[in-house]
Amino acid sequence: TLARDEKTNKKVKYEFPKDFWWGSASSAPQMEGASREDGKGMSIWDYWYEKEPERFFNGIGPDIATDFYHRYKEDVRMMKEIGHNSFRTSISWSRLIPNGVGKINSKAVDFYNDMIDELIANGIEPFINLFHFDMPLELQKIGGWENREVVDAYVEYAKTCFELFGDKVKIWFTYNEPIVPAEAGYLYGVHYPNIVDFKRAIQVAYNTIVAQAKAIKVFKELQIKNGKIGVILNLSPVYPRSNHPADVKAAKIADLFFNRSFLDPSVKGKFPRELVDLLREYNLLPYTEEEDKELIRDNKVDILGVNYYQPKRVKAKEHLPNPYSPIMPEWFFDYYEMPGRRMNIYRGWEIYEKGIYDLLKRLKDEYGNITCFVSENGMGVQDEERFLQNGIIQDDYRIEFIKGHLKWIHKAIMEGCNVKGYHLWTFIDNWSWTNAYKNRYGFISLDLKTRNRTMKKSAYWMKEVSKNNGFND
Ligand code: BGP
Repeated sequence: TLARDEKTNKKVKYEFPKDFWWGSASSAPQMEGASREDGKGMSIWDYWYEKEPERFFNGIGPDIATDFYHRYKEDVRMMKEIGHNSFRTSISWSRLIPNGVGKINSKAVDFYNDMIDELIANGIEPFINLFHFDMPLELQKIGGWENREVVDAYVEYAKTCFELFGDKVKIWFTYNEPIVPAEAGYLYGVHYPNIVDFKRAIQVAYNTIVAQAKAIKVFKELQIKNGKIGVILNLSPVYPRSNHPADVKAAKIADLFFNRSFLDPSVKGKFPRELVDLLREYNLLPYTEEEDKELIRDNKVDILGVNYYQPKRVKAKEHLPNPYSPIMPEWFFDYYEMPGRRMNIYRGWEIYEKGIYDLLKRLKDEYGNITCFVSENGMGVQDEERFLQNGIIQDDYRIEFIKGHLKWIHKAIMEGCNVKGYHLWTFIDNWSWTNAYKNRYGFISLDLKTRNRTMKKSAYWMKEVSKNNGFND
């Protein structure tokens, strides 16, 4: 455990390495707004909202979001105020290249140049992600990630970004949570294109990996000065219900699908043998091309972002699955609710701080201690206005949540894990996919009527933590 010093009951100092990245993360579609301004093309989100607004919480879409497109200067000022030395957002592919391929939108080039310059001028390192679930509509029309032409379009888009902004952006990411478009869009039917098909989901996942390898190859060829390229993965430690071999096997399969499917090719340059065998056994292998294997082997990431929210707790299936042919990963195992688990009751997610430590240790032991950082972690809260007092959201629960995770991250660092930073999800209460503004995550609260920004208590706390490069507790 990480209690106070047991003998003396004194506070313990948690000091982080020099130049630790303190900051937060967001994305273009969740912050920018201005979804039809200055020549932006449509992404699948703009389109889906126009077509089926009832799918979105309270009928709110991404069209205005936090209005970062117009207010980024104010936001960068606040980032600086709370001690950020780094901030992650993404480039909107459909803003930069409205049709997904071809003509570049010069207004978008100006916007991203200005925004990046503003961050740098304020001492905030821009971490730029190329893709956060926002496929340009025109490319979705030809099949999205299922189509190899879209793989090439992505590589072209990535190249354009490296060429345009590579002189000032040093830290790049190919994707945020690339498993999500595959599973949410093609397996569980909760993101556009709203399809439920295991085999197609696997093809989507596979093609994004191929696209990543090709983009990394281009990145290296361009020799972006001092540049690093990585990927941001949502990882969850998977804990079996018991040591019973059936439970352990169930957890292993869940881990293959949800962690190792992207982690292994990205960091080790190859897919896990066990996963390939499993897919083969059930006739789920994707279409591949001869040169893919070599490409993936030769183009691994330099850096890994870990998004961690909660663990997966898994047990063996109690009954033979029906139909008797896999329709989704959960065909192989069941989730279970561990008795006594701690919950974030405001979002319905488990809180298990040690999970981040287990992940980081695993990266050290099994993934060559790759340079990594916690790229998302955070606490969503519904109806957060109920904690408003004296004009400030008193989010002590969020401070406790962050602190709890930081302690375990600190321990991992002390034990040799190569962890470079911590980014909260998120800077400001932003728009979130179909959940819109249901769950608030920010250091800064957003007034949906005026788009005014106000620091929460956690923002004041974070300011001290980043200034002191740690905290006492
Ligand atoms: C992460 C995504 C973010 C964000 C967050 C919160 O997995 O990377 O984009 O949406 O989840 O999700 P929600 O608003 O559904 O609670």
